[in-house]
Amino acid sequence: MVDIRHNWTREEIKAIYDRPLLKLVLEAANVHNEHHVFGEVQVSSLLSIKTGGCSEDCAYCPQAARYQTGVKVQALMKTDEVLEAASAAKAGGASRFCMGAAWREVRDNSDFDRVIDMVKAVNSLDMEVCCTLGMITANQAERLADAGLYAYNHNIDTSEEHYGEIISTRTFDDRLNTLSNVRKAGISVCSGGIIGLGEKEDDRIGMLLTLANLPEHPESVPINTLVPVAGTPLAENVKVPFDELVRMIATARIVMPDAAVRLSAGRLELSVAEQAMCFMAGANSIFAGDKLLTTPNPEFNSDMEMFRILGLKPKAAFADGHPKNKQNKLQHEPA
Ligand code: SAM
Ligand code: DTB
Ligand code: SF4
Repeated sequence: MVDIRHNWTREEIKAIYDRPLLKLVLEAANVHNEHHVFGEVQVSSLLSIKTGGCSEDCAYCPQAARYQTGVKVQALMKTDEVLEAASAAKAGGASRFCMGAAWREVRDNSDFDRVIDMVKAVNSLDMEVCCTLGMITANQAERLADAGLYAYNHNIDTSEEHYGEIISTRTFDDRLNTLSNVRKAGISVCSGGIIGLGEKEDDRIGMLLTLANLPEHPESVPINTLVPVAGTPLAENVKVPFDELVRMIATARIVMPDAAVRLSAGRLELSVAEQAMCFMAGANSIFAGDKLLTTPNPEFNSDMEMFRILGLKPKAAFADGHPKNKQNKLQHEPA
């Protein structure tokens, strides 16, 4: 097993990222094989519980009120509708259910009370419950934890240096502060970012540097490729070459060996062969279901066919134990 480090330098991460592609993939695959069950993939399902009309100016996001993207604004869903969607996701093989809201931050009002009820309800299905609701305070994180929240997703999105080019209505430090509130409440941290925002290679390395040097690594690191949406400022951005996505995944795997690296938004643009290389490079989590929050994702059946072809197996819920009890992670022998 390689050491878990929190003192990476920019130069070290750049040297990894710039390796010849197949050597990089081989090294990442070895780390992956030692730290995870090779071929096991965590399947998460996403549901947008409150859609559109968001006050923020995130340049990539179809849900920002200020861009004309055609996304229909939808108020917070009812708890029983959410529970129904979660049961269907469980029946389809998802072990984690993630609820997303187009909010800047959580307010202490009846909507938050309802989200707390949703967390309790989904938790009772024995699924890992995840939320992504924008910024939260320490107290709100504790309420979510008490309701049984397993994980909280809050992406740093890009490097600290590039952040201001993409979002002006909140700061990089605001994001880190929420991550720290989540961690302190004993909730599993899910944080990653997006490639294809017009960032330089240095920004990708900077983003991984911030994540890898957090006091504890996120348990889950989503690597999204920009889904360009008409009406957003980034609608015309050029497509990220596939080898750069593989580099990003492999580097994340090597610098954060225990994290689940999630091949997130953008899979619809990838062939099964390209996704196979991402899994080889250390990706071990996906969002399944034909919709992400507002944009399309591969059909469930085509993903299951990909699992069959590649010999991948969905990971069971709670296989890593709860982040509050780290020692109960199941041990495994490398393949
Ligand atoms: N409003 C909350 C927030 O911003 O934290 C939660 C929902 S927000 C949509 C969750 C994440 O989705 C963003 O942080 C971003 O990384 C990702 N995302 C949004 N739009 C995207 C797009 N067009 N392509 C790729 N990822 C996107
Ligand atoms: C994450 O990193 N990716 C997901 C999830 N966390 C919430 C969201 C992707 C959203 C893609 C654009 C959309 O569908 O609106
Ligand atoms: Fe709002 Fe989140 Fe979209 Fe930013 S990413 S505009 S905060 S929904």
